[in-house]
Amino acid sequence: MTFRGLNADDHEAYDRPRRHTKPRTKDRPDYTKAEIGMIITVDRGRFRTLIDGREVTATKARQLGRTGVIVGDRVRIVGDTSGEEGSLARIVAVEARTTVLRRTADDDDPYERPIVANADQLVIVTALADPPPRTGMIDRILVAGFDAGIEPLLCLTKADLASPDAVRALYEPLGIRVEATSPAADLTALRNILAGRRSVFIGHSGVGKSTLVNALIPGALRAIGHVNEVTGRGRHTSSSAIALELAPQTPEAQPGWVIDTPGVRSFGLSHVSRERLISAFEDLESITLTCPRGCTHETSAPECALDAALDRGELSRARLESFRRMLDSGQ
Ligand SMILES: Nc1nc2c(ncn2[C@@H]2O[C@H](COP(=O)(O)OP(=O)(O)OP(=O)(O)O)[C@@H](O)[C@H]2O)c(=O)[nH]1
Ligand SMILES: [Mg+2]
Ligand SMILES: [Zn+2]
Repeated sequence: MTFRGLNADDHEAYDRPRRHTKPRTKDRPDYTKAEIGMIITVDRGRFRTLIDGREVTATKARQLGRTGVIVGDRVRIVGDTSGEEGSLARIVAVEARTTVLRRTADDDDPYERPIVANADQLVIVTALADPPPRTGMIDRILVAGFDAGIEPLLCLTKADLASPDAVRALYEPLGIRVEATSPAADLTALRNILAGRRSVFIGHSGVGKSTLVNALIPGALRAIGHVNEVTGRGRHTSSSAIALELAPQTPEAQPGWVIDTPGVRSFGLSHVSRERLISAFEDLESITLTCPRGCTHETSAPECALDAALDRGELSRARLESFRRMLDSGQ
């Protein structure tokens, strides 16, 4: 296990701006009246921000220092916020985030890469074929989602090429919602799950994230990759994350947001602790309270209370195995 014992406070250490060498000015301008927008995408240091339905291009004000500004962030913005061609506004503050989805390049990488802010649903997009599903990757993204407190949804694409049953059977015991899609599929169920929420789509390159976004949002016009006939891999097409508005299903309903992201090759978890993963499963956590001190709860852990609960029939084998696979994904 290489899950590090980092707690929530340690996360902040990486984002903290460098200590100022010049004394801070006492009379900082008052930004409480600045307009508030949401970051839609980031392109070469420019932030595309949505303010009251206008798309405004902005840069980061110098006083923000190394504070990260990422897709989904709510920001305070001043200057020319007309959104007219050539106009440039300034982001002066980032509002507190409700969630942050993070990854590290690999499990030894101390630098977290925040991907998306304020998402409340994590859509793990996995193809059933071309490229074939890899449970290790699904498990890792699930762990990152639980760590961030974002509800997961497993979306299995290319159901026209292979059956979703085997993958479904691995994750439904954990209480994870699974939806299968194909080009001909009726997307009503998926639309209902996405309605009114901020959903970030994550998965390998070529699994069909952008294809799905295009099917859900007419006019999204996301570029689609071509699967290499020899390797079965998709060409990397989406190059930066982008938030797109999902029209409400009825005029009274809240719009949702779908955030398409570039394909990830790996999903490092050096920022996630074992304790935080277990605490995402309340019933399992309460069972582990009677484990021997320092129990890792892995398959080989002696006298783990999860095995006793399995023997007593209080826990299904499928659920325990799924959970242990996730624990292992931090190795
Ligand atoms: N047969 C089949 N092909 C699909 C399906 N969904 C997507 N594809 C194809 O898979 C390829 C890759 O799709 P993309 O939508 O570009 O994949 P992506 O996940 O956005 O890839 P990146 O942007 O590189 O991360 C394209 O050739 C799509 O036409 C599906 O449900 N069935
Ligand atoms: Mg894409
Ligand atoms: Zn245990």
